[in-house]
Amino acid sequence: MKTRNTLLKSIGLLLITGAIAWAGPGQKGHSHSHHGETEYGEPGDKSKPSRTIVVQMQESGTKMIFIPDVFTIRKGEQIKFVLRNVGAIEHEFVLGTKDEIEAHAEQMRKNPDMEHDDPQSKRLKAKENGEIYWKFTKAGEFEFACLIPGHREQGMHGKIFVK
Ligand SMILES: [Cu+2]
Repeated sequence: MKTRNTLLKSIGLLLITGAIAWAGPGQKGHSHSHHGETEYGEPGDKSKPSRTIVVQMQESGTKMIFIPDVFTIRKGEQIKFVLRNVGAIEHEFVLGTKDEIEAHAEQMRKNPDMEHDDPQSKRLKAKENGEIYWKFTKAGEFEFACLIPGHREQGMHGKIFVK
Protein backbone atom coordinates (compact mmCIF):
# COMPACT_ATOMS: atom_id res chain seq x y z
CA MET A 1 0.00 0.00 0.00
CA LYS A 2 2.89 2.27 0.90
CA THR A 3 4.49 1.84 -2.51
CA ARG A 4 1.22 2.55 -4.19
CA ASN A 5 0.86 5.83 -2.28
CA THR A 6 4.37 6.85 -3.20
CA LEU A 7 3.65 6.03 -6.79
CA LEU A 8 0.48 8.10 -6.74
CA LYS A 9 2.41 10.98 -5.16
CA SER A 10 5.04 10.74 -7.88
CA ILE A 11 2.39 10.86 -10.55
CA GLY A 12 0.86 13.87 -8.83
CA LEU A 13 4.23 15.61 -8.74
CA LEU A 14 4.82 14.85 -12.39
CA LEU A 15 1.46 16.35 -13.26
CA ILE A 16 2.23 19.49 -11.25
CA THR A 17 5.69 19.82 -12.79
CA GLY A 18 4.15 19.30 -16.21
CA ALA A 19 1.58 22.00 -15.55
CA ILE A 20 4.27 24.47 -14.50
CA ALA A 21 6.38 23.68 -17.55
CA TRP A 22 3.36 24.03 -19.74
CA ALA A 23 2.50 27.43 -18.23
CA GLY A 24 6.01 28.64 -19.07
CA PRO A 25 5.71 29.77 -22.69
CA GLY A 26 2.65 31.83 -21.81
CA GLN A 27 4.77 34.28 -19.80
CA LYS A 28 7.11 35.15 -22.65
CA GLY A 29 7.07 38.84 -21.81
CA HIS A 30 8.64 38.23 -18.40
CA SER A 31 11.20 35.63 -19.30
CA HIS A 32 13.99 38.18 -19.79
CA SER A 33 13.96 39.64 -16.29
CA HIS A 34 17.41 39.65 -14.71
CA HIS A 35 18.24 37.37 -11.89
CA GLY A 36 17.88 39.17 -8.56
CA GLU A 37 15.84 42.03 -9.97
CA THR A 38 13.69 43.88 -7.44
CA GLU A 39 11.36 46.88 -7.34
CA TYR A 40 14.35 49.07 -6.51
CA GLY A 41 16.92 47.66 -8.90
CA GLU A 42 19.30 44.77 -9.20
CA PRO A 43 22.62 43.54 -7.82
CA GLY A 44 25.51 45.55 -9.24
CA ASP A 45 28.46 44.33 -11.26
CA LYS A 46 31.87 45.08 -9.70
CA SER A 47 33.51 45.23 -13.11
CA LYS A 48 31.26 48.12 -14.23
CA PRO A 49 31.69 51.79 -13.30
CA SER A 50 29.97 52.92 -10.14
CA ARG A 51 29.68 55.95 -7.92
CA THR A 52 30.95 55.44 -4.40
CA ILE A 53 28.84 56.46 -1.43
CA VAL A 54 30.41 56.07 1.98
CA VAL A 55 27.96 55.25 4.76
CA GLN A 56 28.95 55.31 8.39
CA MET A 57 27.08 53.27 11.00
CA GLN A 58 27.32 54.11 14.65
CA GLU A 59 25.70 54.64 18.01
CA SER A 60 25.31 58.24 19.09
CA GLY A 61 24.17 58.87 22.63
CA THR A 62 20.81 57.10 22.99
CA LYS A 63 20.45 56.87 19.21
CA MET A 64 21.85 54.72 16.45
CA ILE A 65 22.46 56.36 13.10
CA PHE A 66 23.60 56.20 9.51
CA ILE A 67 25.67 59.11 8.20
CA PRO A 68 24.49 60.32 5.73
CA ASP A 69 20.89 59.14 5.85
CA VAL A 70 19.52 60.51 2.57
CA PHE A 71 20.81 59.73 -0.93
CA THR A 72 19.69 60.96 -4.32
CA ILE A 73 20.57 58.62 -7.14
CA ARG A 74 20.06 58.88 -10.88
CA LYS A 75 17.92 56.15 -12.42
CA GLY A 76 20.26 53.59 -13.99
CA GLU A 77 23.19 54.54 -11.81
CA GLN A 78 25.27 51.85 -10.13
CA ILE A 79 26.37 52.61 -6.58
CA LYS A 80 29.17 51.12 -4.61
CA PHE A 81 28.15 51.53 -0.97
CA VAL A 82 31.22 51.54 1.21
CA LEU A 83 29.92 50.63 4.65
CA ARG A 84 31.84 51.50 7.76
CA ASN A 85 30.68 50.32 11.13
CA VAL A 86 32.52 52.75 13.39
CA GLY A 87 30.28 51.82 16.33
CA ALA A 88 30.91 49.58 19.30
CA ILE A 89 28.32 46.94 18.38
CA GLU A 90 27.16 44.99 15.35
CA HIS A 91 25.09 46.78 12.68
CA GLU A 92 23.69 46.01 9.27
CA PHE A 93 22.70 47.78 6.10
CA VAL A 94 19.60 46.49 4.32
CA LEU A 95 18.15 48.04 1.16
CA GLY A 96 14.49 47.73 0.20
CA THR A 97 11.10 49.26 -0.33
CA LYS A 98 9.39 50.65 2.77
CA ASP A 99 7.00 47.66 2.85
CA GLU A 100 9.80 45.18 2.40
CA ILE A 101 11.89 46.74 5.17
CA GLU A 102 8.90 46.68 7.52
CA ALA A 103 8.09 43.04 6.75
CA HIS A 104 11.75 42.16 7.19
CA ALA A 105 11.93 44.00 10.52
CA GLU A 106 8.94 41.98 11.74
CA GLN A 107 10.72 38.74 10.79
CA MET A 108 13.83 39.90 12.62
CA ARG A 109 11.85 40.57 15.79
CA LYS A 110 10.67 36.95 15.72
CA ASN A 111 14.08 35.60 14.82
CA PRO A 112 16.77 38.09 15.95
CA ASP A 113 19.67 35.87 14.94
CA MET A 114 18.55 35.70 11.33
CA GLU A 115 21.43 36.78 9.14
CA HIS A 116 20.95 38.22 5.69
CA ASP A 117 23.20 36.96 3.02
CA ASP A 118 21.86 38.57 -0.09
CA PRO A 119 23.19 41.20 -2.49
CA GLN A 120 21.17 44.05 -0.93
CA SER A 121 22.32 43.67 2.65
CA LYS A 122 25.44 43.47 4.73
CA ARG A 123 25.96 42.79 8.42
CA LEU A 124 29.11 44.18 10.00
CA LYS A 125 30.73 43.60 13.34
CA ALA A 126 32.03 46.58 15.35
CA LYS A 127 34.82 48.40 13.46
CA GLU A 128 34.30 46.23 10.39
CA ASN A 129 33.99 47.59 6.81
CA GLY A 130 32.10 46.14 3.88
CA GLU A 131 30.65 47.00 0.51
CA ILE A 132 27.58 46.48 -1.63
CA TYR A 133 27.22 47.11 -5.37
CA TRP A 134 23.68 47.96 -6.39
CA LYS A 135 22.20 49.23 -9.64
CA PHE A 136 19.13 51.42 -9.20
CA THR A 137 17.17 50.70 -12.36
CA LYS A 138 13.83 52.12 -11.25
CA ALA A 139 12.71 55.54 -10.12
CA GLY A 140 11.10 55.82 -6.73
CA GLU A 141 11.52 56.32 -3.03
CA PHE A 142 13.27 53.51 -1.17
CA GLU A 143 14.73 52.83 2.24
CA PHE A 144 17.70 51.40 3.97
CA ALA A 145 17.84 50.35 7.59
CA CYS A 146 19.53 48.30 10.25
CA LEU A 147 17.09 45.54 11.16
CA ILE A 148 18.80 44.24 14.26
CA PRO A 149 15.87 44.49 16.73
CA GLY A 150 15.64 47.96 18.26
CA HIS A 151 18.14 49.67 15.96
CA ARG A 152 15.73 50.96 13.34
CA GLU A 153 13.48 52.24 16.12
CA GLN A 154 16.45 54.12 17.58
CA GLY A 155 17.10 55.93 14.34
CA MET A 156 18.95 53.52 12.08
CA HIS A 157 17.13 54.13 8.82
CA GLY A 158 17.44 56.38 5.82
CA LYS A 159 15.90 57.29 2.48
CA ILE A 160 16.97 56.78 -1.11
CA PHE A 161 15.45 58.86 -3.88
CA VAL A 162 15.96 57.50 -7.37
CA LYS A 163 15.14 60.02 -10.11
CU1 LIG B 1 22.31 48.61 13.96
